[in-house]
Amino acid sequence: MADPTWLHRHVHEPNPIVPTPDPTVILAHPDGSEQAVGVEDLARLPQQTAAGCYIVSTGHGTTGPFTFSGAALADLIAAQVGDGWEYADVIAGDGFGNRVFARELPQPPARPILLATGIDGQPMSRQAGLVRLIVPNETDDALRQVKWVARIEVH
Ligand SMILES: Nc1nc2c(c(=O)[nH]1)N[C@H]1C(S)=C(S)[C@@H](COP(=O)(O)O)O[C@H]1N2
Ligand SMILES: [Mo]
Repeated sequence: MADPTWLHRHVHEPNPIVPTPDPTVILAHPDGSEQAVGVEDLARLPQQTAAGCYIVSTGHGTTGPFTFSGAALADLIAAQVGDGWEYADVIAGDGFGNRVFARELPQPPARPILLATGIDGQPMSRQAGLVRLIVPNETDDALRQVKWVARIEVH
């Protein structure tokens, strides 16, 4: 498949419009099979936190710090797909997305890349991005904080 446009060209105006009410994520395996992953499935994985995260927006300025919580992206893939993956495209219902490479995964004690379902100790609302990708070492413009993750395509 050709690289999606969002790999190369980002709009940096946050979209506030929730695309669909359902937070279920479709996990697409390298063999083409797909499975639905609900918020309750993510809650069964080890819960991790990433403190000191900011949302840096051209639209509304900088907010935070926030402590995001949820399952690590790597833990979901390890549990459902296995190892040996190269990258995962994390795609939102509004067409926004980001590619996460296995080789860039932070090693503990660095803050993990999360599929966040909580913020500051509370369940995250759909409006706030449930399920929201958090790449803690991205601090410039929140362009990797994919809100409303709808698909994760593992390659
Ligand atoms: N699905 C989706 N996620 C997105 C965006 C978007 O347009 N769509 N914009 C990004 C940008 S540029 C910013 S600054 C933040 C804004 O997050 P907020 O709306 O929760 O403040 O969301 C990021 N994630
Ligand atoms: Mo942004």
